[in-house]
Amino acid sequence: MIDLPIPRNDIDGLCADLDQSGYCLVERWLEPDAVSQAVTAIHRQANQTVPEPDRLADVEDWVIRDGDQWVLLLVLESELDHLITHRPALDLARHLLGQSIHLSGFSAHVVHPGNQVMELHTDQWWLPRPTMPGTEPFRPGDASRSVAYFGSPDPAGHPINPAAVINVMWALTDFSEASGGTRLVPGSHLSGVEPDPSVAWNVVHAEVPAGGAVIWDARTWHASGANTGNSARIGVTATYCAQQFRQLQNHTAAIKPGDYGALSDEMKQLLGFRLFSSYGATDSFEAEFSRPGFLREML
Ligand SMILES: O=C(O)CCC(=O)C(=O)O
Repeated sequence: MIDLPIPRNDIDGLCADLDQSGYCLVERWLEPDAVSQAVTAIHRQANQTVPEPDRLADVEDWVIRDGDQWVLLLVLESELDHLITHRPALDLARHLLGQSIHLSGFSAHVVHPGNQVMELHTDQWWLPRPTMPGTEPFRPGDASRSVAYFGSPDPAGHPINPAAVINVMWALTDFSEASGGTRLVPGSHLSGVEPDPSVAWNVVHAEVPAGGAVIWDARTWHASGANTGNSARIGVTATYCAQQFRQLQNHTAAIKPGDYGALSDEMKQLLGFRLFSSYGATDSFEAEFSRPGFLREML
């Protein structure tokens, strides 16, 4: 029986919880002012009915389904960007994934009262599983959400994939069982399989105050909970992936020409502009950062 993570702020303890349980809980990394500014930014984006034409991207900007609201592509929102480059959060991400990482996605998940509970899942279902020579291979190009390998959440007795992704979900309101805090299956990151949705697995409910965070290894079985309260639960997730994986949101395409020049090298790296041994090139294979075609003409 493992000790379940409790909310804390020290990196060593958080790393140990992440390794052991597949998730960790941050008690408070954000001051109340930063929380309220972030909430204002989320409301500003979420309450619009059409995407601002001069904002980032030509993608569906929010989706509300069964009480779940996603506010997508939040990069370059001034009240939120500091969450992406938050040093301890990046330290934890690099502890799990290694040094060269990208921001895979940056979105708010607003869980409204009376929402429909999400099914447990992992966030790297697309990564081919190790297979024994001579057995039917998992073809990477056939990966889809409907091709899942179910099993128990116990540690596998055979090699499994490393974590390729980590989620840092910032709590902008209190997370509790009643507010729809993230549900997690401790230890399931070592199972190498996905949760069978027809089974009622034992879960823990992440409980952290506003200003804290829930951080999980993408292999960990998880989902949001049921909000039985009377106000929305707001989380903002910075998802990081190792540099060789495709990002959830296409940040390199979403950046406006005028914004590219103002990005710090760290932000260019995180958004996916830094070349990885020629991968991601748009012009010279030797360039440090790639530039989309329209930027090559402008800069
Ligand atoms: O909103 C949450 O608590 C969890 C969201 C989730 O499952 C996900 O982003 O994959």
